[in-house]
Amino acid sequence: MSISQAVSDKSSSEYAIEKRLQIEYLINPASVLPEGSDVVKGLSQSQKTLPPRYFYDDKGSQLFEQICELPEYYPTRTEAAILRERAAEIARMTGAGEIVELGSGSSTKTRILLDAYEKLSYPLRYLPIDVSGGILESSARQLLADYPSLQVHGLVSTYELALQRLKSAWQSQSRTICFLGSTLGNLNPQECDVFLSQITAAMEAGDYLLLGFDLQKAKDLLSSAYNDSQGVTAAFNLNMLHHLNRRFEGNFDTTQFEHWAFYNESGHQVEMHLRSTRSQTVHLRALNLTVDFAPGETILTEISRKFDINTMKQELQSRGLVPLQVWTDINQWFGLLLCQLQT
Ligand code: AVJ
Repeated sequence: MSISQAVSDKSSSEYAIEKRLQIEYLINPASVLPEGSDVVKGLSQSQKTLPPRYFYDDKGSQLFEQICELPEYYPTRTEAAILRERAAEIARMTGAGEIVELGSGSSTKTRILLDAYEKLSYPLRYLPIDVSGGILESSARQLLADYPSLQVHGLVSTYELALQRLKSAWQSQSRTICFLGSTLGNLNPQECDVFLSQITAAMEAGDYLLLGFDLQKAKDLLSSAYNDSQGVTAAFNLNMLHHLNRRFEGNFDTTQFEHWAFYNESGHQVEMHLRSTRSQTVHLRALNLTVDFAPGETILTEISRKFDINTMKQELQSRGLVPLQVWTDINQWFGLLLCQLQT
């Protein structure tokens, strides 16, 4: 088929979508930098660790969507319910402006905000940021089909690169940066510190940050949220090894590792590990890496910190991010906070 034929086959609505869509790759579509140096570093420490972003290959992103539907995994539905209840209020508070989302994934929760902005007849400009280009592009196209006046400028990028790029991209109106789902909880206090500095550096005075974060709660609830009865979380955790095998020519035998997750009460964080069930040696050829495991030795694949509302408010306030409002659910399981960079 010639190019002109291909074009004439497209319907006018598809043209309209192309005109309203811009996607920029700040990372190579086939890979995410740094290419494996973080794996080498993590697996060379005495407590072996792997960065949580290696969960999210296509299969892992799919498994995560399944986790969000599990009866035991309360965060997604709790946050969505708070958003549904408060979106109109949030839209009124931020006024018209661009919506930026870090870790946009399937953009399901974003629709709640877009609906509220649309009701107030605000122009809809959305800037999703995600490391997974496939998910970003397909959800952007779906959004454009559903919101006829929406403009999307997506960045396929790590958070760090995207925040640097934000400074120069698409300025003019105020921005609301959304960081939902308690992804902040994956960062340890030092990483969190660096990350919040990068966010404020990317913001202009008067810009907003909408932050979703999981709250401290009874140990049993947390433990079952990360040890679901259907084993989806275990599959999600183990999938990281499949991903590394494929990506770095590894030979992890996933039958020789098991999922282990628990709530570390004094540290206020869920820890997720993969535990080696025996003594074994693993090679990752593309990284020229050999790793020995003792029986019972673990790889820490994720921390998921659980926060306290007042501590969070103080932390943000001390960085010039002035808390305007915190919303929560009836059980106080999850928090949603809107703050504004000091003017
Ligand atoms: C998407 C990082 C917020 O920490 O709860 C779900 C990921 N891990 N089940 C979380 C996750 C295990 C999730 N975050």
